[in-house]
Amino acid sequence: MEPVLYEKTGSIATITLNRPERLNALDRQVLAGLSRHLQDVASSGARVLVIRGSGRAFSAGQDLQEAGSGELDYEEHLQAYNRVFEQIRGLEIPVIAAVNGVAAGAGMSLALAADYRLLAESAVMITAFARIGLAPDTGMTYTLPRLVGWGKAYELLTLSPNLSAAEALELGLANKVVLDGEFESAVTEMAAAYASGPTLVYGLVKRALDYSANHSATEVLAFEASIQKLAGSSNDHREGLAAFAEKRPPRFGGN
Ligand code: T3D
Repeated sequence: MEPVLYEKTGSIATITLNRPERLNALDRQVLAGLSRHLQDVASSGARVLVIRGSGRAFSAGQDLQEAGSGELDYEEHLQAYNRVFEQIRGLEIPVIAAVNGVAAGAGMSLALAADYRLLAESAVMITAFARIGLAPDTGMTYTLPRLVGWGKAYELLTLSPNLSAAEALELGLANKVVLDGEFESAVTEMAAAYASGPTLVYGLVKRALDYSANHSATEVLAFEASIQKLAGSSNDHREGLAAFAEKRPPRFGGN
């Protein structure tokens, strides 16, 4: 069985972590497959990527059998995690984490690296690292404080509580929570909505938010002006204006 699946339907790409019997725990094969398929997505012309898990989990994080085997050089192994984080953050198209069940440790880190998190009502998020005497990785110390604030990030990374989907929503870790029975249709709907949007602009939004995290207001204003120049000369902007004038919904081509 392939540990990571990839499919593209129309302009929607989906990567599925596929070790359901291990709650989609991440080992070297999974990380290599994930990285390869993220490369496939980058050159596929897809306009949205959904990352999800098979079975009842999103991902339980690092495979602890592999970690316990004594074969892992943590520093080297982390290069594989870091590559995946950079690949997700580097994609210009929206990345949706469809969190159907537990997302723990580096599994939660992957969900936080995505741009939009849709959770099933029964999903759980657990930072998990400290529970097994590890420090956080795979970008969690970058994403988590930016999503929940410094103090809450410290609490979640040290005490490592099980966060329900409702708690994740309240903290800003989830964008939306839906009933378990409505999860599949909600994922399809959200992916379709992003796939028919102004893709170029979505990429610019991602860049601008990344940029604003580490730059002054003056620098951010200059950056906004530079990206607005690109957006302002895009086909989607022309289409947006035409649709407004003609009182109809826009048909964005994503460029
Ligand atoms: O470079 C490095 O290696 C460092 C990187 C570290 C990054 C990290 O991700 S550290 C955090 C690692 N993850 C965890 O600590 C979570 C471990 N799992 C759990 O705490 C629990 O499984 C869950 C809370 C996620 C779910 O609990 P539950 O009761 O729903 O399921 P379960 O019965 O514990 O798990 C079901 C099976 O999946 C079970 O196997 P079995 O007994 O049926 O044969 C369990 O061993 C297996 N499983 C769950 N998580 C992992 C796993 N197998 C390997 N690795 C796992 N992470």
